[in-house]
Amino acid sequence: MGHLFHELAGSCKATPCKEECVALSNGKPFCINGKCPTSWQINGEKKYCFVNNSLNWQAAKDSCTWMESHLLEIESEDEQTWIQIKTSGNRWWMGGTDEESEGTFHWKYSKTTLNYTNWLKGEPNGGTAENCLEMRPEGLWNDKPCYYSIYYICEKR
Ligand code: GN1
Ligand code: CA
Ligand code: CA
Repeated sequence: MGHLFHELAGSCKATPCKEECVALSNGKPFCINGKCPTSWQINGEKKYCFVNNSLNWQAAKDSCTWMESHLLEIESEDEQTWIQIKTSGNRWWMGGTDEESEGTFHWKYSKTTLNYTNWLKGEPNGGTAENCLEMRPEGLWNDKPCYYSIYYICEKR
């Protein structure tokens, strides 16, 4: 995991990060010091970190791990509603993928199938080209190519 960040660390060389740094697609360095760059927000038993920095899905997943958390896994309509109020207007990675089981998304961290879903009509539609789960600006879900860099949400209990 650290390896990934070092590989990407081009624009990070001149940046004093405490631990790790990742170069964003906009060329800016992003310090990953194992802390939520905003603040943990509490809802029920979970805490969420909304990261307003763009990474691809794998790097976002690794970033959450650095924060001792994992990518968002939405389990109910109540949770979707709570999240959606805070995310409108942006695109966010969640912790779902069908990379290992094309056509059937599961939560990567929990290794469980999706009980609750909020797909946009027609989604998922990307076949093997789109294996990562995105929340769109209006809150609906879309399968998207994992290499895109977008914002992401980490959660922990
Ligand atoms: C997007 O860019 P476009 O319209 O071809 C999206 C797909 C969605 C589609 C829904 C990179 O495709 O995943 O299924 O909209 N692609 C990206 O209309 O987000
Ligand atoms: Ca797929
Ligand atoms: Ca799609």
